[in-house]
Amino acid sequence: MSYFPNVDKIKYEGVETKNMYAFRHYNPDELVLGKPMKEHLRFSLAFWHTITEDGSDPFGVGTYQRNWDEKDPIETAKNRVDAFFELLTKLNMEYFCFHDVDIAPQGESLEEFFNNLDIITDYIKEKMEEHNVNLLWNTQNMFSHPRFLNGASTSNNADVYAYSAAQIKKTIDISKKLGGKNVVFWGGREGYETLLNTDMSLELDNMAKMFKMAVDYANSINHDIQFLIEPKPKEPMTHQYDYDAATAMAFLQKYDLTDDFKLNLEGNHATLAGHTFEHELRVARTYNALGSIDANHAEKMLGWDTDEFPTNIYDTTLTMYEILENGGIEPGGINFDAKVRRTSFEMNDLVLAHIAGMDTFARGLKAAAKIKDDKFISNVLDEKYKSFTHGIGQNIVDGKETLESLSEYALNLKEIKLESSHIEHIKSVFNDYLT
Ligand code: XUL
Ligand code: CO
Repeated sequence: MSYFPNVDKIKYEGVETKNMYAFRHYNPDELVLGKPMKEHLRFSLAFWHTITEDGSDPFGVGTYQRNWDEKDPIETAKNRVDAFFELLTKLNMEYFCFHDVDIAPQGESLEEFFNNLDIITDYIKEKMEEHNVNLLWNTQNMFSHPRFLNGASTSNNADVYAYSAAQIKKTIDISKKLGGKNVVFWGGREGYETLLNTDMSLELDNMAKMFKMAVDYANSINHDIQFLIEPKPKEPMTHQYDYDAATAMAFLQKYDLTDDFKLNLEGNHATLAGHTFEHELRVARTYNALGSIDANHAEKMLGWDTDEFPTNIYDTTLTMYEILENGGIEPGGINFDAKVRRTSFEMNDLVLAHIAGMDTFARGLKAAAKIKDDKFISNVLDEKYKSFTHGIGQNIVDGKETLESLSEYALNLKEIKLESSHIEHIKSVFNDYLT
């Protein structure tokens, strides 16, 4: 049975096309800076938003028209995998992501849940081989069930901590079984409501211990993966421990975890933290910790984690510029952690929304590649920082100066000559690349 019977495999047709079901910018094999677009972009489909989401919001019930549910939960789970792989292959994507609870029914016990996961991951493995697609990352949902009301690895309850460890172990086992490239930890409820009842020091120590156990376990089963932390400042908790890229890096450094963890950064999470997405990417890049991205876009007027499909080429250009300057993000990728709006309730909107996101990223890639090729930003930087390329500036960079030597230099200065940034001109030239 087909879930998208009126949709063929999506092809590149260019901007002139009148076909809604075609890429207008994403041309997978087209070379950009000598590399096919698909290898730069490494697009990934997210199971949760695509399959388990129903369009409900805090004010209303679900609106999405979906037709894969049956009476038997395992049959339903298999139908969902079928629909997911149909969409994945019709969209010409080669990667996907999921939470444990997205793919299999949880049953009555942890043991039953794990058995269900075994059945469904067997089924997914067959589909992966059939269609030649890869698992970008999987993760464990340790935030939806009531047992996680105080968090998972930062819970006050040691049994919840142990339960979380079991879920993480299973995630790593599944990653090995399916040849996963990364394993993600999004904090979920790892944070607090109020400091009046929070032992922050114990909670952070416990969280770090859990991460170390995850690394040790993956090593013990010879599974070579990149672990990723996904920062988010708030929602659901008042304050989440992995607030933003810089906070996550401080945590990783404090607990000596930087060799094993990088960051999975998300557009909407950056907005919630009061940052631009490019700020988060630049911080991660500066710390050599840019691992992967969750591609979405915030409705800035709302201030929630609305997970909209990315359709803003200004943002995707800056995002792709950071990724190009990073030398790519492999083994990470661009995962569409994005959901269709309540008003886009038809099945085929899943196709159209992903085409929109993929085309917007393709445009961002092309613009960023041109910026890089023209050395537009690197020339701006060279000009701005030229005082550090010779004389006293070069000595500072080389670590040859002291407070005494700089003080002597400063006392002999006749004048300090400043230069204008011409920032408005720079922003205007940047606009010329957004075609
Ligand atoms: C939550 C979020 C998650 C993670 C995976 O805001 O982004 O979907 O990406 O748990
Ligand atoms: Co995410």
